[in-house]
Amino acid sequence: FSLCFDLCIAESYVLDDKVGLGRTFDGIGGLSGGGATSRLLVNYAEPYRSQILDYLFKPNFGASLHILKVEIGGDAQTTDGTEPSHMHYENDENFFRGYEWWLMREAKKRNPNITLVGLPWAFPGWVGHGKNWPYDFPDITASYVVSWIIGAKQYHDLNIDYVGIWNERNFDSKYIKLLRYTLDKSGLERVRIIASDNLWQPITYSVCVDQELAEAVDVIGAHYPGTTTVIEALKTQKKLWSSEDYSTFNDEVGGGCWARILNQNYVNGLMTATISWNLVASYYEDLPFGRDGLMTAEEPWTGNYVVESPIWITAHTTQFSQPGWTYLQTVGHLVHGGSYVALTDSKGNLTVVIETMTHDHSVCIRPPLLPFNVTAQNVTFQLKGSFASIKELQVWQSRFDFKTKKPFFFKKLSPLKISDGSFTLSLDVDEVYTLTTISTGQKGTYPDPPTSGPFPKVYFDDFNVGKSNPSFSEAPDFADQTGVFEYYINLTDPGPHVFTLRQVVTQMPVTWATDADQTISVIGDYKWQNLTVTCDVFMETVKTGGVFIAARVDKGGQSVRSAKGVFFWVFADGSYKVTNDLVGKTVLAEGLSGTRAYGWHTLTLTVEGDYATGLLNGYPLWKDAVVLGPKNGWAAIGTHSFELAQFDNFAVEAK
Ligand code: 147
Ligand code: CA
Repeated sequence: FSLCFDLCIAESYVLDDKVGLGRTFDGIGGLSGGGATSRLLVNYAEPYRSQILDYLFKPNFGASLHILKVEIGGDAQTTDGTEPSHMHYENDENFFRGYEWWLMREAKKRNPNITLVGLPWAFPGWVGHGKNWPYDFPDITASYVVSWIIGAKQYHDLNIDYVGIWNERNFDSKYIKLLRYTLDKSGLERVRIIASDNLWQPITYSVCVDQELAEAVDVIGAHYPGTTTVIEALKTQKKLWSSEDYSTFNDEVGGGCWARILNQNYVNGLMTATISWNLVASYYEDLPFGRDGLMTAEEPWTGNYVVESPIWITAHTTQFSQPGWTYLQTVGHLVHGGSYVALTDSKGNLTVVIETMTHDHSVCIRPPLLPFNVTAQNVTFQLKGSFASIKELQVWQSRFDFKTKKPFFFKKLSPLKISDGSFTLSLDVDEVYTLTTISTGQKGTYPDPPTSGPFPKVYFDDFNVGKSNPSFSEAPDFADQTGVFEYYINLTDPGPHVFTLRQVVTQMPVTWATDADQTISVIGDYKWQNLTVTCDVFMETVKTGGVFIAARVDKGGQSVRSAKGVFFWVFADGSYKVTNDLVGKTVLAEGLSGTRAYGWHTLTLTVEGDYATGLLNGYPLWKDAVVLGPKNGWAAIGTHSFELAQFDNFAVEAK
């Protein structure tokens, strides 16, 4: 019951460090992977690629992230594609695959203090000895994960700070303890363990009842916690993190979601780190969860990228507080809706972040958001304790203006002069403010990138990356959805196929999603309808081998198994097939082709309206297969099973 007469113009809040401090802040982060969410980023030309990285990582520029979490690639589908493992096979080790190493280096280059986190979603099949389970041989799994951490140091001079267990899947206490033991034995005592990247329970319960497990686990990481935690998690005395959150379309509602949870994950749930899935939306937008990143960079072919509102919402916290700072105990909700947090470096600096996001303008993808009200309000903050003597605060404001459609983000206002140890703000709804003693904040900017445009209609790749090691193991724009396609060098090939692209996964991985039984990599424009795809193919499995090229492929990600399209297959047994689906159930045409393993063949597939035609080595093999659907989709290449096979001179001509 609060009285509000004429004199009562503002609710009052105290910011005080003398009543004791809150928890240590661990930072705001972005997640690359889980999976293949940065796939297209690596193919951006300079200067655009560096500009994107600056918006993400450069201190006092953009999001200025404190934490980079990456997937430890496991050769399996993990949402928007597969990421390669550093150990495809048991006796194989290669720390130059994929793009996460590169990304971590680029992040470190910009912010040497950035915290690095690694987490597996999936594991190569050999880790599970053929079983879809990583804990039957926990010593193998632990040494596999630790070898990734050792390789990070040895080959890239990267110190991994935290490692996780198995994303959103079961944990195994024995495995977690063994992981701790294996880390310590390898001189990696400083690497801390996050568990279990799922819900608060049952990991919290296990930590409470198992002292040895409690000693092994440093952070309880929960996903999409909806800003709340559970009492048992608080009782563990562990750091609590929202180790994956956000996953919301990055328009203004996405920015609003991010603003609300960045504050309220601490206010309601005492979480001291929040990590966005994902870091940057750099995957084909028609794959699952398109544009669920802090910014968008999904057009390496034009160089276009978009710095979306979540970047600037992040900056409100990251540019004015650092891991190791401490939250004050005086944080909380505003009387008329919204919330405020305050942090200090315990050396006199103070940062206050206020958000007044309304319900409908801050809904995240999950969990459901219960109704609440926010209205415009005046707030008075009283500076007490070491903050009593503060004379001036820098002010940064964002306004999501859903009414006038004229929003602005991360705008520097004139500093606030403080005379009597207090200040009053007039807050509208859907705003974010930072008030801070830190004066190094900057709204970084680059000239507008090139304008947006579609994937080129004419595309060719001969994979001839030259004799030196290419900077990346994967060819531009190919987005592997099952299996892994890597540059390959045929050292003994006398002919034109020295440099090729090779599918290298030979066994179903310990999966996270439901990978297809075939391998497939998609490329191009999802809107493509009429086109010709050509590719030289080389099977490496006698009798049972098979490869395909495809058009109008309509699905990737977790739905890849049910992908439809026009698939032109040739097999090592001398036959061919045309199917309407990746599983090969709906056969549109079939017959003899004379194709075999260990010889190159050229496949050509033309789809035009309701008809498809196929050539083998330039000669008609089948024609006028009737294609009733899908009407559009990506081009693709792939194999009949988890088998080695090579591809060369991939070409598309779309109408
Ligand atoms: C998460 C995954 O960890 C990410 O790799 C990515 O797939 C992300 C996309 O939103 O989602 O997995 C979840 C999937 C479903 C739920 C929560 C997390 N869920 O339904 O509550
Ligand atoms: Ca070649």
